[in-house]
Amino acid sequence: MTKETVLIIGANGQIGLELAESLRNIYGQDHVISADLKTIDQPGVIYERLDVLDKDRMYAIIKKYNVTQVYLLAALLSATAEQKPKSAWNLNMEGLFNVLDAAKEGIIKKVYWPSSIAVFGPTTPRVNTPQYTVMEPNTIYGISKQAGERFCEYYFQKYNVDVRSIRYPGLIGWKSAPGGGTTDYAVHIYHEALKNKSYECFLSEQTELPMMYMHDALKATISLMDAPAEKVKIRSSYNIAGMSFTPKQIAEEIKKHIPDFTISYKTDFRQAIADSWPASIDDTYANKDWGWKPDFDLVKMTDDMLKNLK
Ligand code: VAH
Repeated sequence: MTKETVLIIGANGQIGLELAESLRNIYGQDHVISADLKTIDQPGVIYERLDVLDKDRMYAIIKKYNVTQVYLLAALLSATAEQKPKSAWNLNMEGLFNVLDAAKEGIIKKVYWPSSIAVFGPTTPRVNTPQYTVMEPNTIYGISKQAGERFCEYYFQKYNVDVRSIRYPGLIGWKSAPGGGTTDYAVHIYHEALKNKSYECFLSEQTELPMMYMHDALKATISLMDAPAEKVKIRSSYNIAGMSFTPKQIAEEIKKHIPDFTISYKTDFRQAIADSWPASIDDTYANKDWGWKPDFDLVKMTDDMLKNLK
């Protein structure tokens, strides 16, 4: 049986850096290729420069390493996408088509593509948002993720492409920096709490959003990719939930560790994005189909984040 070789496109991003490390621990460092616009000099890491819009270069890398699986993480996130709509649509969609077509042509066997709770919009029920519901996203990022989900399911149904996807909540971790997201305040707040004992939040204090510790996001991603194909009954994208909290609640949790920490609020354009998203997610299908459940809540995450950032 051919040894699995994984190509991670967008390997320098918030998820990519940590996912690459986890996948190297599983497949071995010679069977995980990190690819991004820029390479990083990391001992033991095979790096290739790649713009996912350069299909020929992507095919050349797949051929060079006998890649069997592609994790496509390259995208412009919600806040950046609102500022660069055309580039965001082009990267988020054409990048996905390039990878789905490689699978359709049998050049790779399996694809992972991240969706987001951003696929839901202001008319979606906000509390315990179900897997199947009204989805009228009103952000470029959310529209691209909704369209991407439709194409993932289409390529599975029409061409039998084994593509798997998760609707990530806001992700929080200490090993890699987020970029261009609306939920990124929940990462910056920990750094600022340790550095300045204060943080000015760009979302209002009552803005409740679905969030997840990176440990759990990686666990969900790898569990879904490892699941037998017949258990992956949803080929658009799975809801998964970790926790939900407001800026006020995460600040209160940080204060238990740093009593004189203070938070202030100065909302910007990202408030409207956050207001269009759910407050909490129902992940019954992920639990039923492939046994998903999170390990971290806000208390455990805050303890782990501050311990590792110190
Ligand atoms: C963003 N972190 O803020 C991403 C994520 C649910 C949010 O998709 O755009």
